[in-house]
Amino acid sequence: MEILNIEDTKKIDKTKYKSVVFITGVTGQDGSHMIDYLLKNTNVLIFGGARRLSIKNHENIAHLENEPRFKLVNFDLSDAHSIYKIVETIKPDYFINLSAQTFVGSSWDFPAQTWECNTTGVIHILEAIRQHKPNCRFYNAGSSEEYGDVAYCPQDENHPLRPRSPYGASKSAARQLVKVYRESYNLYAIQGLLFNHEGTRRGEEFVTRKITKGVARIKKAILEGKSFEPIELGNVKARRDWSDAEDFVDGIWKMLNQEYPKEYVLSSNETHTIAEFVYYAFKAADIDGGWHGEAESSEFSITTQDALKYDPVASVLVKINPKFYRPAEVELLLGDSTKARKELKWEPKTSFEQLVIKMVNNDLKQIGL
Ligand code: NDP
Ligand code: GDR
Repeated sequence: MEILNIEDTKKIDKTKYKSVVFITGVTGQDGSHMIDYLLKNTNVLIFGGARRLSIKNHENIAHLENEPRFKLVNFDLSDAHSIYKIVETIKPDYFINLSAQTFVGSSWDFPAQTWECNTTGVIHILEAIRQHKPNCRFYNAGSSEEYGDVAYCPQDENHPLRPRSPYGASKSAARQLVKVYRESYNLYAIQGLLFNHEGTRRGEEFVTRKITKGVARIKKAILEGKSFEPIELGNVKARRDWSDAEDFVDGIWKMLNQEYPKEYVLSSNETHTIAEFVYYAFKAADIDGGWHGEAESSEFSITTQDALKYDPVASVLVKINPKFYRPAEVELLLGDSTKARKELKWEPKTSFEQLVIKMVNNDLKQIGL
C-alpha cells in the first residue's frame, strides 16, 4: 500500500466527512482492528500512521488497499518533527495512539528506546495537540502492566501503579503526562487501562500467538507422521486476563466519545495461567495433553492414549526454557471492568475458550489444515 508524505495529505478533501481520525500503530494488532471497526460503524475519514521499513509489513492492513476512507501516512513515533507536522497538517478530530514498543520482554534490552517511544513520544503528541488542535480528542494506549506487582485482586481503576518492567514504567509515566495535560490545558486526553487482548493479528512473539502457531506446526507434523520440536516457553504459571482485541477497539471508541474525559479498565474479569492456555490450545486442535513435573522440568505431553495413536511421534509438546524467563515478572493480572460495562455499556463478546479456538483455527488454516 502506498504511504503518503505528510504534505500530500493536504490534497485530500476532508469536507464530506463528519470527523477526521488519525490512528498510529496501524500495521499492528489494535490499530488495524480500530480501522476496521471505524469503517464499519462510523462515517469518519481515517489517516493511519506507519513508519517506513526496509521490508513492508502491511499484512494487517492489506485488505484496505482500495478503501477510499483510509489513507496511510508516513509517521514515526520516535521523531518529534513527524508528530508535530501530522497534527499541524491533518488537524485530526481524534488522535488514537496505538503505536509503541509493545513487547515487555524487549523493554529490558531496549529501555531507552521503550521510554523514547512510549513516554517521550506521548509528550510530543500532547504538545502538538495543545499547540495545533486543542479540541482534538486523544487516546493513549495504557496497560495492565502499569499495575505490575499487584496490591489487590481484581484490579480496578483505583489500583496503584506498581510497574515491574521498563515497559510498565514507560506507560505509567505516560499516564501521568496525559493526566497533567488533561488537567492543565483542559484537553480531552485519556489513557485506557487495557488488560491483555489477543487475536488472529497478534504478533508472533507474544505468548498466546507463539502457542497457537506452535500448536498448528505440531498438529501438521503429527498428521504427516513426522517428528517435531516442542514449543519452548518461560514462566507458564503467570496469570493473565485475556480478551479478544476486536472487542476492545469498541471500548476504546466509547471511551473517546463520552461527554467528559474519563479512563476505564477493559478486561474479561477472568484470569488463566499460560499453562491453561496451552491445554486449551492443544485441545482446540484435537490433541489431548497434560502437564507434569515442576518448575524448569515441567512438560506438557500427549496423553498416553493419543501417544499410542500417533506413535512413533515423540510425545512432549511443550517444555520450559529459562531463557524466556523475565528479569522481573508480573505474576497475576485480573481486571475488574465493572465501570466500563455500566457507564460505557461496553461488554466483551468472546470468551476465553472461544478466543483460543479462534486463534488456533486461524493458525491451522494458515498452515494449510
Ligand atoms: P502491536 O505490537 O501489534 O503493534 C504496535 C504498533 O506500533 C505497530 O504498528 C508498530 O509498527 C508501531 N510502532 C512501534 N514503534 C513505532 C515507531 N517508532 N513509529 C511508528 N510506529 C511504531 O501492538 P498492539 O496492537 O497489541 O498494541 C497497541 C497498543 O496497546 C500499544 O501501545 C500497546 O503497548 C498497548 N497495549 C496492548 C495490549 C495488548 O494486549 N495487545 C494491552 C494493553 C496495552 P511496526 O509494524 O512498524 O513495528
Ligand atoms: P505481556 O504479554 O507481557 O502480558 O504483555 P506476553 O504474551 O509477552 O507475556 C504474557 C506472559 O507469558 C509469559 N511467558 C511468555 N511470554 C512470551 N512472550 N514468550 C514466552 O515464551 C513465554 N513463556 C511464558 C510471560 O512471562 C508473561 O508472564 C502484553 C503486551 O501486549 C503488552 O504490550 C501489553 O501492555 C500487556 O500485554 C497488557
